[in-house]
Amino acid sequence: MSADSMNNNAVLRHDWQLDEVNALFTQPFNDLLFQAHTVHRANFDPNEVQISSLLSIKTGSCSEDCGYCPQSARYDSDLTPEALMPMDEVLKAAQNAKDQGASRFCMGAAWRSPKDKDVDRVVEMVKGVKAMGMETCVTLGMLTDEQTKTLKEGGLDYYNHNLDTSEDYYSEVITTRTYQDRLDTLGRVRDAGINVCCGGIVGMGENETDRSKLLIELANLPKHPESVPINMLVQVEGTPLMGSESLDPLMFIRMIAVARILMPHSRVRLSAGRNDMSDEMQAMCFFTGANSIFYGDKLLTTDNPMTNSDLALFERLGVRSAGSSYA
Ligand code: SAM
Ligand code: DTB
Ligand code: SF4
Repeated sequence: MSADSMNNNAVLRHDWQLDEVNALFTQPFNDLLFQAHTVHRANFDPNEVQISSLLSIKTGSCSEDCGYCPQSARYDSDLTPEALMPMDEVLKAAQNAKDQGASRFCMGAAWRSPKDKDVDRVVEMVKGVKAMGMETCVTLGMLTDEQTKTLKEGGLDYYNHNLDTSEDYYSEVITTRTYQDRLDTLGRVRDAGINVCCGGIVGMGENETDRSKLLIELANLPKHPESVPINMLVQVEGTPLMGSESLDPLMFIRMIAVARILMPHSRVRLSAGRNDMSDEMQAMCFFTGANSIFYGDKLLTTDNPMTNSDLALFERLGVRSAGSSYA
């Protein structure tokens, strides 16, 4: 077993094998939940959940063909494209997110990769949001070394770039950039000293091995991503993945549990798809290791639960909002 650090007796491993991860997934549900919750409790306050809000700062007209995404120019998804948002609107949205209780503000742009001048404008947004006392995250697509450096120097806290699925299933979903392209961008972000936010999507027609392999890719990175968003596919009319067979909610909970076991120190985020999850399902996700959410009435372009229903759920569960720094 390779280990790069020890904390609370939890050894961080980067050598997970498919048979052991499959075995975690297929054990009896109660055994898996108990194991994951034990890891969770050893590393985090189980009653604290970190809150991030999203804003689409550049919407639609994207050149890529990601089969799940309503922002691709290739699909007819009934979306109005919007150019890069002016600074004052971004700051207004960030202030609103802060007032509602978010600790991190995540700005997403529908680009394959940004131009240098786009990165300069995003850096100004990052500075403005940080000045309000919030953590910042951006997701802009593939980056060059220089752009990554510019973002780091601008004070960016997190960069989101997802692997989305296993390497085997990837080409069924996206053909306009490779899995290796994604790993390269993640490496640049890591090397620049920016916290990594990286996860994937389930419910895209992938099989159990694909889900195991996605989590293995994440856990076997040289360092675990600090944030791991697990998205349930939001099916959008007009996208190729519309009509995919929906995933058994108990399988989604297993996915959260295995992510928690493999990456004991990471914030596992219950991400897109919460609008289609019951309160009880979300409660089980929090029990088994999810400790972050996207909060606010909108994700990037699709709906998310209303803030008052999330606050009511937190109240019913005795869950508090976590402080803003990475544990
Ligand atoms: N364009 C940039 C990129 O793809 O890297 C950043 C924005 S992109 C919308 C960020 C992530 O959102 C995707 O990698 C994907 O994981 C997630 N996402 C997009 N559409 C989704 C959907 N319909 N359901 C669930 N997750 C989705
Ligand atoms: C992530 O993993 N999920 C977020 C964020 N990172 C950028 C995006 C979810 C998008 C869902 C579809 C939409 O609203 O457009
Ligand atoms: Fe473009 Fe990102 Fe959507 Fe892919 S996921 S189509 S790169 S906005």
